[in-house]
Amino acid sequence: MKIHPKLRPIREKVEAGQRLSLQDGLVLYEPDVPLNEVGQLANLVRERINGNAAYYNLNTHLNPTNVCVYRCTFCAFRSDLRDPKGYVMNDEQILARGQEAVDNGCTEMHIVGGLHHQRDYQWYLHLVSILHQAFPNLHLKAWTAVEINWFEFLAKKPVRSVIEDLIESGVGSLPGGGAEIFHPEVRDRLCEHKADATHWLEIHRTAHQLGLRTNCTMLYGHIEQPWHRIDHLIRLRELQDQTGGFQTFIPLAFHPENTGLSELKKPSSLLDLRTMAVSRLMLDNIPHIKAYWIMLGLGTAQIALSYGADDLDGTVRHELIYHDAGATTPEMLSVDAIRQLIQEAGRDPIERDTLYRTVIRDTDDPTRWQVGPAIARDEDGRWHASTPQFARALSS
Ligand code: V47
Repeated sequence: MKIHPKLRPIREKVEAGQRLSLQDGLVLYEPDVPLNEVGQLANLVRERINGNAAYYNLNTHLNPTNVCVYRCTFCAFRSDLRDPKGYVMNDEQILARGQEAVDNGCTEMHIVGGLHHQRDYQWYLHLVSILHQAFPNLHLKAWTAVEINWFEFLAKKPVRSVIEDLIESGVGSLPGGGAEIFHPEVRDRLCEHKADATHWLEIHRTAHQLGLRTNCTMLYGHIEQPWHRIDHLIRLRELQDQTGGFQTFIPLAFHPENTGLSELKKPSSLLDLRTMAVSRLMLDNIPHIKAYWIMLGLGTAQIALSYGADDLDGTVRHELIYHDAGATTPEMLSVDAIRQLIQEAGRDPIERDTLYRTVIRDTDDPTRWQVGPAIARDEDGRWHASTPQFARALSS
């Protein structure tokens, strides 16, 4: 097979299962290094770890308020306290969202929002707790590290104690938002006052120590350079070496509309695919890479399944953050549509829950479900979707 000379040593490392360096990561972003060759390498790793599986879940989003004390330049969702666009949901509206999710067979609710000037710590705990009590089987993936850092400030408590409160109230895992770009050269220009890299990573470390699984993200395609991205990925990889608590990495393409950076262009699909592939190659210790279809668009998300990604996120309901910033993707997908996207891309669709256990649906009433076996990991620590017990669970 033809291979670009700059990629040869990297290919040797990947084939031998060796870790890539910062320098290797920079080579992968060089414009003369062909994207399709980088993609092929990433696909090698993707299939080694996840076989032909492509995961999705049935999920909904809840953004209880958009009012936020911070003014991140990339955000189109936030509102000032007195802006007519600002809203805060009440308990009834929040519970109605839970009911809608359960009635539609969702296994997960993804909860994030603004840091409201006038809502106290108890409000954030309370809304998780009423949802958890009313819908105990709905997994609540709630609050980013940035929100948790704000809770530390509101509650005047250390992070460990805040996360213990969150677990007590019903939080099942943490989403990966708020990471943006860790390097201060970029972070200070995007979101100067919010939790810095050290805090973000420390909060995830503590969550992992307390038994919560979490996700991680990177916001790319704005003012950062390739080396900021590689630096970001290496910081995530280092924490994962120590805790093993990250499940999924989600590269997030910047959407400029209605933001403080609206003069920038949206990153190209080529940068999306390259970033997907580089992420798979650099993050050798994170089992899943997500192609978030809401943000990538359906076509790019499908191709991403051959450029390192093994997960499309979910069917999604009520997404606001990307749609406020100009995303033109649908508001949600049906189960049939998401499965078809995966099959068209040549992959095997597998419904998972938030913790990457298989989900088995009642064939008579598909809104009813139960957790199946975990996606298996062999003695070498590799993940396999296509083990015999897994195939049996899927076909039963
Ligand atoms: O932290 C905000 C990003 C994140 C814009 O954990 C923007 O499974 C692009 O983290 N253009 C929130 N990006 C979304 C997020 C997420 C999404 C899907 C799944 C998971 C998961 C997490 O969205 C923010 C920020 O990095 N963001 N505004 C924008 N205009």
